[in-house]
Amino acid sequence: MNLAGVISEVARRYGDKPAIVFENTTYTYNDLDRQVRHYSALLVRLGVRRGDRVAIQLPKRIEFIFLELAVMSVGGVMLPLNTDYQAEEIRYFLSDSGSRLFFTDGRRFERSQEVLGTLRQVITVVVDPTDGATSMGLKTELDNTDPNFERVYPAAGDDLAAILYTSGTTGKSKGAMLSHTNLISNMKALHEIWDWSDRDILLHVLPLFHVHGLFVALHGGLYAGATIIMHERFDPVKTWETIEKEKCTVLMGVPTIYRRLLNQWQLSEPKADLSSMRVFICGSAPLLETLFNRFEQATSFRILERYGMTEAVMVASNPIEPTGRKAKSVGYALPGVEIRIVSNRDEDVVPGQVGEVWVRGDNVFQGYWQMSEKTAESFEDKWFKTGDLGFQDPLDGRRLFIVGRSKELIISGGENVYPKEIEDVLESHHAVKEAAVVGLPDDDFGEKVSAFVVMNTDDKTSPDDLILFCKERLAGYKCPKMVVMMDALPRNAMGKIQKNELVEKFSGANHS
Ligand code: MLC
Ligand code: AMP
Repeated sequence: MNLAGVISEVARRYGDKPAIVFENTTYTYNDLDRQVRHYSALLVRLGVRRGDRVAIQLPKRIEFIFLELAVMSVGGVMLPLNTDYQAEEIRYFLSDSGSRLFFTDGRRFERSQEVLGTLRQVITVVVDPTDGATSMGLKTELDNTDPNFERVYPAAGDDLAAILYTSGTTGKSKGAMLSHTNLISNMKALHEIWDWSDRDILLHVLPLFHVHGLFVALHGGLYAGATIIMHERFDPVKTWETIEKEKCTVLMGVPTIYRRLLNQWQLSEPKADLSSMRVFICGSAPLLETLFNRFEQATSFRILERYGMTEAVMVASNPIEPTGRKAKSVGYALPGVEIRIVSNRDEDVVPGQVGEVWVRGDNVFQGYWQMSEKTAESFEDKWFKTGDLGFQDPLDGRRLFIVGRSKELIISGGENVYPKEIEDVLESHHAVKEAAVVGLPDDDFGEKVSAFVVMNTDDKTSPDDLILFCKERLAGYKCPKMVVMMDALPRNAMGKIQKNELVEKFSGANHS
């Protein structure tokens, strides 16, 4: 089966029912299907064949959805890119993936124009060309497509549907290859355990370039024949208002979103009417027990926490029955997904004991794009070693708790940041001798990217200069929120930088 084919079948069933209401513009299931067909014709006309990579860096807008489903329809491999990636980051993703086509908007095109000029194999299509844009525009291209085009879905099953880049410990992002089977099996498992139905009204406030907003929320809603109310960006006031006005039933967010929603809830009077709501779902980063409890005290809703990752989409979830949900636990393996907790000697540990979480099932990805060594290191037989640390409840031997990570990773507002990438950028600054980047606790983002630097002598460069230097080269969420200059970084007897010491000493600090 082809994922876009599955969604098209649903669309034919639901016809004139609203599928997506994007900032007040309604697209029915018929509109969606017609547009996906139209975009598919365009892709074929532009030469996209089975297995070709098509990259999309577009702000959250309806064209993104038409395109991503069209890419899959014609057997292409979709590469959603973070809207915040800067020119050099784009160069890496397009060249590493060997993308044939790149869809972007006028503003981002201008930002990356120079780099795009050097990538000869990539055809760029600008969705809304600005005056200066010289590349082909989407509207003109669409006007030239075959109106009778029929989709044949040349890719299915284990063929790739998407490559999603995730940052890597070495500072080099890895493309996680996801097949149609990976995505369809996971979508069906979530449909079953979350009781999705065509009566659902999903409020969608997440970015579309991650597993969470794309495969779990958007595709989950479409597969159910639900109506999706889509906001271009998350805003807590608008979220509460929309839940009441549109009688929403489902919301998905990361802990930062729930923290901001709770703060807003406490400020607003009267409170929003939540009687239509069925479930608030949270994931992508640890949900603190205090937030879980405070949200329930305030709204009477117990958040449903689930656990996943780019490489395996969703892995575990708390039950849909609220009394079965527990703070700090991510619940149980999804149908068709197996979990093991393994010691550093690769042996299964007993329930209650912490080890690395290993996952197996149809949800587990096909490996990292053109990184066979990294892929081999990440697997033991068919088991994917997640790098997350957890344990299973001794009471039932199954309920999963995630307690930390064996990999050096910062999760800020649900976005992953590997310190090495930021350290490399800082160390490329002429004034920086060495840098260490860690995540420090943060009320809003959960963790904040924080840099400790040793400067070359007598340099006038300030912490703000270094933050600006990073902003010119990296997506905003990766940039340090604080930079501390030090005479030396703490090291152990072996000369290894002691990041734990930095975390202990500076947790709660507010330097910049
Ligand atoms: C934005 N900024 C961030 C940030 N997001 N900084 C740190 N961490 C983040 N997550 C920075 C911007 O660069 C900007 O910096 C400033 O904050 C304000 O930007 P903004 O655009 O106004 O931010 P905001 O809209 O408030 O976004 C915050 C957010 C967003 C939490 C709503 O980050 C978000 O939607 N996060 C969800 C990410 C997600 O979907 N993750 C799922 C991954 S999949 P400046 O300096 O320019 O002001 C996955 C698997 C799974 O993990 O299990 O789901
Ligand atoms: P990503 O690479 O963006 O897909 O991020 C996946 C990582 O997010 C996982 O490996 C976990 O470390 C983390 N994560 C996702 N959901 C949860 C959760 N509910 N609790 C704790 N960590 C989570």
